[in-house]
Amino acid sequence: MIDTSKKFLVAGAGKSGIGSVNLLLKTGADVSLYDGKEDLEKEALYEKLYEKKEIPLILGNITKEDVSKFDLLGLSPGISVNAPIAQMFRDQEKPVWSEIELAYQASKGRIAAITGTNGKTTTTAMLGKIMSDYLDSVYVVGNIGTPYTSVALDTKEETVTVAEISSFQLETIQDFQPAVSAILNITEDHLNRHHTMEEYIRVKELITGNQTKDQVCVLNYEDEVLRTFGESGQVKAKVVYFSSLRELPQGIFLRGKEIVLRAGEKEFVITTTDRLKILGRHNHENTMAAAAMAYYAGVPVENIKKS
Ligand code: UMA
Repeated sequence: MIDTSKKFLVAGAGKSGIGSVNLLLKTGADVSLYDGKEDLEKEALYEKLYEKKEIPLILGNITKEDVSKFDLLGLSPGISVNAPIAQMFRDQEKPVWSEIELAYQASKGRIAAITGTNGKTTTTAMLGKIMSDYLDSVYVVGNIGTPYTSVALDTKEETVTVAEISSFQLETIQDFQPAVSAILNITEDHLNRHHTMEEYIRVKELITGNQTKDQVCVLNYEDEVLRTFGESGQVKAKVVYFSSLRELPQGIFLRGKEIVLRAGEKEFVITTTDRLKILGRHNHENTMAAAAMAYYAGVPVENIKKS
């Protein structure tokens, strides 16, 4: 729930920030916008806002006094959690939410969320296709290009929102809780922002942090970091592995050309690699992750096969 009695500041006037501002304007909340660019084109910006509302702007420098006027910061992914603006909010013990958290607080239905260093967009697009073939109310959002905030208020109880989530968007989640999550792989990336590999891994793993035992987290068995994580006892959700290199007792894996899903006593052949229009081991893995997520989101196997 968005508490519309609070005063919000959104940081970043890009796609993500504009999505956040518009969501807040539609809920009737009091919102201002910050951007580091002093010479930001104000007219062009107002054109993109809900009802072309000329909300207060803070451009360039921001001070502690400015921050003291707000209750909560909505942070765009391109702005680091260690940037002075975020630090000032934390110093004043005020929440800093990523755009994903803001959208989550305003949305209904279930979320299927995908992260990983590589393959996120492909997997998100595939799962989005499987889900939309099966359900009427499906949104495909996040890092893939459509900000989650831009659809959050349109979601209904029966909606499934398929979200591609980057590490930048996960850093400042609070309650965000996908019904089904996936971490595809973790290799060195964005270390200029996260500094250490440990921190990057910690942030990626946040995607399952709020999940409970009746929810599902899909992990790559062939990624040592993720296998260790899955076996560590830290994941509260049911862990479902995928593997492109071996048969698994449970989960989804490649057997010759077949993509096989084993769930409890049941075994299904979802498809064969020569029927896929995308090539290579990574894409087999993306397909397996998307199929497993769809299965655990309740899509019948026959429908997954068709999609
Ligand atoms: N800004 C500041 N201070 C800073 C940095 C940026 O004020 O320190 C301002 C800029 O002046 C600019 C605005 O912030 O006006 C840009 O915000 P942004 O960088 O968060 O970019 P958006 O246009 O809002 O796009 C973001 C994602 N960008 C990043 O994560 C960097 C998009 O992912 C995403 O599609 C979009 O939200 C919708 O959700 C892009 C991306 O490159 C594709 N992602 C990375 C990746 O895929 O590896 C993580």
